[in-house]
Amino acid sequence: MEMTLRWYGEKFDTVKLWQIRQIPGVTGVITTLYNKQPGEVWTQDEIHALKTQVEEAGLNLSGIESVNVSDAIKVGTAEREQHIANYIETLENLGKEDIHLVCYNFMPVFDWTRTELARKRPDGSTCLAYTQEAVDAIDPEKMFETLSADSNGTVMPGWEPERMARVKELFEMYADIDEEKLFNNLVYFLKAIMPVCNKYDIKMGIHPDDPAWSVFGLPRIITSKEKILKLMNAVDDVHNGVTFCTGSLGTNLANDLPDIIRALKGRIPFAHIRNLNFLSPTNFEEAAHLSSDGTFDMYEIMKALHDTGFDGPMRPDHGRMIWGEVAMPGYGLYDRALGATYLNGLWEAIGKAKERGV
Ligand SMILES: [Mn+2]
Repeated sequence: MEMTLRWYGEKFDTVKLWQIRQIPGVTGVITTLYNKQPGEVWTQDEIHALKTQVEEAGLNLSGIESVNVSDAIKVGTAEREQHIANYIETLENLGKEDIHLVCYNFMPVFDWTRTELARKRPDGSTCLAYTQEAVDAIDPEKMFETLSADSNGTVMPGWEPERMARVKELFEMYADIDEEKLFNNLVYFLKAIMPVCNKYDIKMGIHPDDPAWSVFGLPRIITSKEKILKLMNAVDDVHNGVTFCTGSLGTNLANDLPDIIRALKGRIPFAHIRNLNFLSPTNFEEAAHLSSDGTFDMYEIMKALHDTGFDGPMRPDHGRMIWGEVAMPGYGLYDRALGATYLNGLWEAIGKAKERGV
């Protein structure tokens, strides 16, 4: 396992590479080319420049989150073939730069949904939160305006203003897409890219839908153990894997996270680990990583990963805003650094207990 942090690049992130380098036990970053639109080719030169920048700061470029999949591919429009050809070219260029992990998602319209970006917790920290009540009451086209006021002036991935200006058009694009069509389009995409993934040993990790149920009537296909296994079996290749995101799959309390990890043995190339605190099954907030601050048993989650031989990058996921930091909601330095340290502590303890047979 390699502990990493997500980094949004020089232009967008308030957190600097030199700061990440000083978090004990964090040796890599997960990042992307932020000037790229879904469907565009990433050149080898651009990838090389990004990698060099990260390496010059003393860190590894441990994986890409994300190479976004275009709506044309998700919906299956006429532009799909060209976009898949471009995606393959991007993977080829990543492979040539010795990058072997790509995270992506197959969610229509919204990458992720929260209804509050700065809910105050009893200790005075703020965190992202979700209530179904708020989602049911809101017009999805207004969602962006409501949230952007709390984004601390940052551009949130998946919620870029250019994209949000097209929300109505996007909903129309997906009007005829049900779960079955979306799933078939995903399988079509994966089958097309598997040869290049095999050639360069690039592991694709699909990010689960967040939250793990349908919002605004849009189809969701990566929400449970059963649905993920269906995808694993449809394209039965080690390069077709899952980014195990506890904070996304865990939104549905019916999902037994350690059990799903064990069922996916060998198919988890990347892990996002965070804790949620549930106030009711449809009202949750993003807690500190520690088990005692939320609902999940973080020890059992880490143990399941350890037991199944997980050896990919892991990153603490969203953190709270603490100590007066002003940053992209969920992506400040301090709470994620605490999370990384805590998760590394659990990992060391689990490993040593096994070595010593206790
Ligand atoms: Mn995640």
